[in-house]
Amino acid sequence: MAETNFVDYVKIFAASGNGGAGSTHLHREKYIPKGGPDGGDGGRGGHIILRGNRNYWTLIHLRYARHVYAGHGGSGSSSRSFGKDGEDKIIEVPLGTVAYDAETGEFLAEITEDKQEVILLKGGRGGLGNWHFRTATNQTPRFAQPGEPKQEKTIILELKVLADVGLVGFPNAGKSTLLSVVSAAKPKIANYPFTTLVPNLGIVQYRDNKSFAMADIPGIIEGASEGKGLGLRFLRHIERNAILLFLIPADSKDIEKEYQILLNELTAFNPELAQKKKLLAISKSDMLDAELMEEMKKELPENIPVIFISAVSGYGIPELKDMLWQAVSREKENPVNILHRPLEVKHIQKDDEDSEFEDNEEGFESDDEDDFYYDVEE
Ligand SMILES: Nc1nc2c(ncn2[C@@H]2O[C@H](COP(=O)(O)OP(=O)(O)OP(=O)(O)O)[C@@H](O)[C@H]2O)c(=O)[nH]1
Ligand SMILES: [Mg+2]
Repeated sequence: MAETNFVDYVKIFAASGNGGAGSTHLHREKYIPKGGPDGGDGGRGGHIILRGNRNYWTLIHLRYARHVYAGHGGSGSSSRSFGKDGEDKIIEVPLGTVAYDAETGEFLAEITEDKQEVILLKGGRGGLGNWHFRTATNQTPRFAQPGEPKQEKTIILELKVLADVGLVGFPNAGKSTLLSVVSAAKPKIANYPFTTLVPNLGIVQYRDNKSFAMADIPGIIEGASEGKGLGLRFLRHIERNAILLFLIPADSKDIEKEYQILLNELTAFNPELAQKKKLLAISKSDMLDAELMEEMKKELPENIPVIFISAVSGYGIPELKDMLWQAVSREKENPVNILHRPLEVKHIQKDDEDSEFEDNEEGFESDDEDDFYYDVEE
């Protein structure tokens, strides 16, 4: 997928529909001079609904949908006719999408399953018609309820890529190369930092038709949690990975120190990340001989399972898959749930950031549908 097509943040102004007014109609008919009240109820205003769709993998289809309005409920009318309900507006999103209130940063909802629906903004209830209000003392009520007003809100949708395993490492550690070897994904690989600018997802096939998803996340550097390098933008994708696989190359000068720097950046971003299950792979081990490997084993970080691998020679790759599969299965039985924190103000992007895009109230359209689908290349 082209880098510009990876959209993981959109801000949308949304409004549900007003409820329709109840009717105050009084029945009139030839020979029935006082027919009494027969005003029907107003219809419900349309809801704004968020729905999971596993075929989407970014929010790019919403990039132009700056405004989303649901329909208003129709008014009630004579002969106790109900007003029509307003049309609901459904916003389809990829799994892993989180909605926040753009003004307060408050967490509103998360979508993790296909076809899961959440009402973000409720349509107003329709008002009751005068027919409901007739009493012994007032046979001809000339009043009815107005419809309930709509709700409106600016909403931020953020995507946190849902993967079983997330790759965490400095730029150039060999993350994309590993993904390309264990899955059918074809991320860009090169011998310079920040080759990967957006997360890539691959499906790792394991024995007996089992599989798990692995995400290659852009490289992290010291200070990423304060915005250095590609910064905060991609750290949030790590939050939704079940297992974190740290990758540090065999030619690193101090593996223990590099591991600590990476860990610090993650926990500075979100302290709860410390609780995630972690594994460490020493990548590019084809550059080591047996003797050197033994030497290095004495100085590895403690409290984390370590494995030597080489994506180039294939060394340690089957064992790595075993370790990951076991960790993923165990994690699924007993998941560590990261709580939803409000969106911090520093994470809220400014409005003008993608001002090159014009408002388009029609919303939802785009020129190239194919870009939106997340392709599981097998
Ligand atoms: N010798 C050796 N080189 C490797 C291995 N894996 C990756 N490399 C090389 O390391 C360089 C960086 O690899 P990438 O996979 O692009 O690294 P990355 O971690 O994705 O880097 P960014 O996307 O920039 O964060 C490339 O030149 C790869 O060919 C390996 O197992 N052995
Ligand atoms: Mg890369």
